[in-house]
Amino acid sequence: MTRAACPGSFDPVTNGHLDIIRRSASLFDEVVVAVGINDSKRVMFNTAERVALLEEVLADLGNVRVETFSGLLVDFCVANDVSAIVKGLRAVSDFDYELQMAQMNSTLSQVDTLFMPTSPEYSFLASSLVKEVARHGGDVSGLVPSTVLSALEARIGEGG
Ligand code: COD
Repeated sequence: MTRAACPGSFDPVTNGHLDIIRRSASLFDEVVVAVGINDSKRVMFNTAERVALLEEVLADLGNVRVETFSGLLVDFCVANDVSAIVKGLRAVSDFDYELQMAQMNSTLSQVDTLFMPTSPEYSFLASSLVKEVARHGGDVSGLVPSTVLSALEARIGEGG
């Protein structure tokens, strides 16, 4: 049984994240989407909300489950018998940072990281940009699933 983790903040999940998770699910027996809890990071959606959105948009994938983690990602991987971390790469700027993390993670635990290139249509897509555009009234309907779009509109309506 091969089990991979797709970690991230997912604040909120975008079509770019989903593309990486779906492609991972076709390569591994099981994929754990690992939602990082970082109390020092300002988020639009709390952990429970981010998990609920992910579970809803991934409900059709039988070999994907959503978990949370705090502390080191490698500790989560070891505890959950995860043999590979899958990270999406959008540009060279992602690579610099992701390579550093991958090498640190493999030094800490021997858990390897696999890089999956973004699909070209999502190469510019980031949760932070989606939130910024949505806050200013821009159309992000093609960039996130409809459930996430509704949640974004509701949160922005609340002043979030
Ligand atoms: N196309 C392809 N991939 C994408 C896209 C896109 N459009 N958008 C995002 N991604 C990828 C990112 O490259 C990333 O790999 C992943 O999706 C998650 O992205 P985000 O932005 O939701 O999440 P991040 O980058 O904020 O998450 C960072 C982690 C939580 C994974 C990281 O901080 C971590 O591992 N924290 C745990 C603490 C730890 O172990 N620290 C030591 C690290 S060496």
